[in-house]
Amino acid sequence: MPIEQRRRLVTAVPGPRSLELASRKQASVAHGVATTLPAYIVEAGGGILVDADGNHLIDFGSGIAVTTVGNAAPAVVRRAHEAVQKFTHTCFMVTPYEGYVEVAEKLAELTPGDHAKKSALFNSGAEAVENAIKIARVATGRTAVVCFDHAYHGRTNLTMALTAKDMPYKHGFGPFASDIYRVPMAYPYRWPGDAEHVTDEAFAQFESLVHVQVGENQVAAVIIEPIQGEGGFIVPPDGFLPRLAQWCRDNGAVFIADEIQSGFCRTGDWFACDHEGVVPDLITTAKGIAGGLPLAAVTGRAELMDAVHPGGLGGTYGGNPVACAAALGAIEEMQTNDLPGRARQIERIFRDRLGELAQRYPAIGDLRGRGAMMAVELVRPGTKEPDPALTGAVARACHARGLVVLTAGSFGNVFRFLPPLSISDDLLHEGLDVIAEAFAEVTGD
Ligand code: PLZ
Repeated sequence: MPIEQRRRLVTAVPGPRSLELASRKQASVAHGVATTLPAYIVEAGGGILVDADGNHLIDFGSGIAVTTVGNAAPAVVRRAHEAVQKFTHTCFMVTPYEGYVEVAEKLAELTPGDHAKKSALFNSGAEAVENAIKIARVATGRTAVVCFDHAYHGRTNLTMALTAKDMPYKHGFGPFASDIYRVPMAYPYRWPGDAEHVTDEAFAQFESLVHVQVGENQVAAVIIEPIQGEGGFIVPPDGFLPRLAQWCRDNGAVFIADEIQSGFCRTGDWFACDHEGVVPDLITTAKGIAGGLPLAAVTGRAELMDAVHPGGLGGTYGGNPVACAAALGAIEEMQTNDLPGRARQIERIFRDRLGELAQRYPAIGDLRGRGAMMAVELVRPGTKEPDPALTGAVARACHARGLVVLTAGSFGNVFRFLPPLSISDDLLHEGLDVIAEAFAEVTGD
């Protein structure tokens, strides 16, 4: 039975069944694993999440940019179902299977650039990032890695070192991996000085800091999210990414685009790098790649990928056959339904409606993003001082009305929207109505 694509609240959110489950969670799950909205989900599809009390919630989060093709998307379910009935695991490093190879072929075809490419598959985004750094170090014989303010690359030891934010990601978990250098991000809204000079000035700082503090010929890799995700959907101004990529080419460093959040149609292109024709040497993907099953990849120039000795890359589960089948299903959905085009339509709806809200509420300091990866940054009116308290209050008001929204940003003051691309226009508008109501309630407007 398809899920009715309408918001419907039959209890408070979370309702009694969810509260009961939340108390079992409290007793049995480590407190470090927190939940944004403790409505326990039993079914999902299109743009709706159904909770244990029978509430239909609108999904503006996609499980953090994962169910881009929709939850339980038909081609994902069909292919994963066929695969799981045949075999669940052999370990690709022991006795391989075709699905892994097919995913690698698809990645070579879809990722930016028409050079010879190869891939290695993993389970999580963090694992893909770790492996991209390993590959870059072996291929260059260098060790230093340059990353950016507001970056998020994961929660493992090396990726925590690359992630910028202390709380909650790094606090108390050190010491962190060494030989990591952080430079300022080209963040247009918060760049001191003139908007039109952000690219030049940010690039000049990058060049100078690397020269003084690292040494060009020590740099194995520069890693950046082409649109920063957890950091608050920060879109670098035109020219910044192409100049970093060029700097890497000129200095023998590997340019790594972390497209774990921005990739696979999310931004209105197959990959966010496509927007300016940037061709990374290595690209990391995960999340949207497999419609919800755990899969991640490093894809890159064949000569870099092949620099690692046989046996140097792997893992028990990497490229699990069911996850690979799901990825082939997700890619089929993206291709047959022109999901990059759908993401661009979603951007137009968000820009119109959020633009109206920004006119009305001076607390909305910035509206930004691309495709179905849009955000507003909330500040104290008349200043750029972050307002995380208002952000949290508006998010809670949305949750209580049955809209799943997420916050982000180094200062916790960014509201981000990541709907599945399978959501209907009606539900998008209803979700945006809820956001308007939530602003009105919280600001007493
Ligand atoms: N790189 C760009 O966005 C994951 C993290 C949620 P994993 N982002 C969501 C949380 O609080 O843990 C992410 C990302 C970018 C890497 C990762 C890491 O991907 O699959 O969560 O390991």
